Amino acid sequence: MIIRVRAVLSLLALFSLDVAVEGFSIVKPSQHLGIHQGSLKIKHQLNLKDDDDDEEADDDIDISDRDWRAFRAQLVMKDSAVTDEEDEKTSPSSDGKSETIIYEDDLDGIGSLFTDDEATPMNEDNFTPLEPSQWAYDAGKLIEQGAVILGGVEQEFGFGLRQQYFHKVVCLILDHDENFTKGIILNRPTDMLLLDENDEKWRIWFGGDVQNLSHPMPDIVCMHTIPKGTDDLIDKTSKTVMKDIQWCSFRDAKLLVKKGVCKTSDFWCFAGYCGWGPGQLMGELERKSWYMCATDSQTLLKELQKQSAYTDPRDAGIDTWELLMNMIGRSDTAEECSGDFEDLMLKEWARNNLLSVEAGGNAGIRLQPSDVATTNMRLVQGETIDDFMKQTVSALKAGSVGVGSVLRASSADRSPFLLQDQEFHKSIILVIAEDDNTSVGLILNEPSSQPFEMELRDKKGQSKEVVLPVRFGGQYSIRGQAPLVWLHYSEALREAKCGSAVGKDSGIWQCTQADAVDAISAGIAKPSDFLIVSGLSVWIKGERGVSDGLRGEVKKGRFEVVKESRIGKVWNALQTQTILTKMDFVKNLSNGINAWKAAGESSTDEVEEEAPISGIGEGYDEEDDKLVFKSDVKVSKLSDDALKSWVATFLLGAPSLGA
Ligand SMILES: *[C@@H]1O[C@H](CO)[C@@H](O)[C@H](O)[C@H]1NC(C)=O
Ligand SMILES: *[C@@H]1O[C@H](CO)[C@@H](O)[C@H](O)[C@H]1NC(C)=O
Ligand SMILES: *[C@@H]1O[C@H](CO)[C@@H](O)[C@H](O)[C@H]1NC(C)=O
Ligand SMILES: CC(=O)N[C@H]1CO[C@H](CO)[C@@H](O)[C@@H]1O
Repeated sequence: MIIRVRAVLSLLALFSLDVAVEGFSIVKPSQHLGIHQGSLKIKHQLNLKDDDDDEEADDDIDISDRDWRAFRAQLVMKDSAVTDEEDEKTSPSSDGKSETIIYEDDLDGIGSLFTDDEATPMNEDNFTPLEPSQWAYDAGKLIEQGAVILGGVEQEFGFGLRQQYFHKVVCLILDHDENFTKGIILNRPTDMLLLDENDEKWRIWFGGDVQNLSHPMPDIVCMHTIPKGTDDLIDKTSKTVMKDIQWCSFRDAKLLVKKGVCKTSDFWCFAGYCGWGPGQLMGELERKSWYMCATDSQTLLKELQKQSAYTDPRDAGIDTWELLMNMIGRSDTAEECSGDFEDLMLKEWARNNLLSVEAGGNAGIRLQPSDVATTNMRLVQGETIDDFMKQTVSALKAGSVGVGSVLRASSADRSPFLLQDQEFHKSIILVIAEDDNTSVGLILNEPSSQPFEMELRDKKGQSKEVVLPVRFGGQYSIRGQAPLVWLHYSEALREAKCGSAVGKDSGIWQCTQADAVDAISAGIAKPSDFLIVSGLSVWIKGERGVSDGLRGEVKKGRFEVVKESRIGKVWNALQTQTILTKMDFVKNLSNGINAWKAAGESSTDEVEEEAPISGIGEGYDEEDDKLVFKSDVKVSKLSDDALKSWVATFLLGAPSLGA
């Protein structure tokens, strides 16, 4: 009956590799649907070279004791300067004329060499001095120790959906050679203190994703400003990044404190770092993932002090990024994207990863709340009992999860799939396989842009073209099996023994394409009675039940079990979905969400009063945990937006439609 099948797995491309589940061989995508994903390569071992030659000998001028980078900044900024009377920063010169300077304390004496009569004023597009001694310029593609990487905001696929910590990052390069670049993030303070074995407390910052605090061997860089020469031990342990900024290992920092050379408060401790392999950072600079910036140490130190003193971790240091963007002449770019989707996602990431449990976050236990300045932190103790009860109920329900179970993603305001795996937000999952090591499910309510076209011939020989949407079932596929799974939920088809039941009780059956065609031509079913799914979702179980597959997901409240009595309703809602197109995908998406709603307890999720939407921030209430920090966007709305962005990016290949 079927004449032709034109089903193209475009973005749903599925790759090779092996997880065995009940005889299936499951294929794992080598890259997230083939789209450039993230930037950082993990490197666990660092070879720190010992090179102390910070001074780049510049011919005849002795600048060995000065900040040669400031010196170069002066040259660079003068090169790119453009006359603009209004923007001139002037100071009287000895002969009474006004002349432009880029003032640099450390250049007393030699600065005059570079202020000649023809000096043109600095270009405001390039440089906005805050204080005479502060400077920054766009360093193009010059990667070197002491340079600062600023998160780019012009790439088509930004950091909204994953690795949110790179969004608007300010990252200081500590080390750079042909094989490896190591940087630490300067603008992600936490409100947490680390207690060492000597009962000393250290304020911790998030330095990057590699070897972070959850790694068995965390890498902690301890930055300080104690000059060399102060103490032998300082000289021995510390490495200079740029003028006035040094760093040592956590071990050495502890030693320095133990010996009484300094206090823990003399250090900024960055746990984790960012690493780039050979050529990687350069490639990313070429793709505009970052802006390279050179700036002076005082600017960085001032920002670090400010963040230590009063920045709330949920602010995620965005203002420091904005300051540097302004200083390198990119204030327009910075302004355009202020408060956008990526900003909100970053703030939620920060709440989850930088804010302590005491303060309503998720990042661990703060040791001594009073030690750390935080603003209006909310305590959540009152919610603990509720949470406990919920967990108990979930655990009981999880026991019954097995093949044939229908699950729906958590209805919590703060979706567990906000920051990653957004495809599961408001998803409906059918469990199709389960063993000791793996759970396998199909997402049922995410139509793809892929049509399934078939030509049917009726008894009179009339041919009719039928187009059905193919659902995106997940990122894995079954090796050696037809890539499409056909499902139905119809009394007539069950009676006709079309295929076989998935599990005991769900009423959902699986059949082959041939079964479906036979049933349609026999007049038992309509084409729309079938749901075609491409791809699988897989949950690997951990050793000793560390992660318990889908059952574990239900226990943790990330998924809820859908009552059998609701499956019919869900199925009806699923049948209203059509092929995903760029034009109408928002509407089609909301049909998927309707199916998810039909799966839940009625009414409660309907009575959703709208938040008062006023100007930016006006509707914001510090105490309202349902809103993204310092915004009037509901977290539940942001979660829907994240799903939208995921679908636009991975199923439509059009990230820009998403956010
Ligand atoms: C980079 O790696 C290569 C090959 O391992 C090695 O020969 C070279 O010395 C390394 N370069 C640096 C600067 O470490
Ligand atoms: C921290 O490191 C672990 C691996 O050790 C990684 O799975 C996790 O994503 C990292 N966390 C962040 C926030 O980068
Ligand atoms: C689960 O994994 C273990 C270790 O790899 C293996 O020995 C066992 O046979 C697997 N169980 C099933 C049901 O595949
Ligand atoms: C149910 C629904 O809204 N489906 C829409 C999905 O997108 C297609 C293509 O734009 C529309 O024709 C459907 O109406």
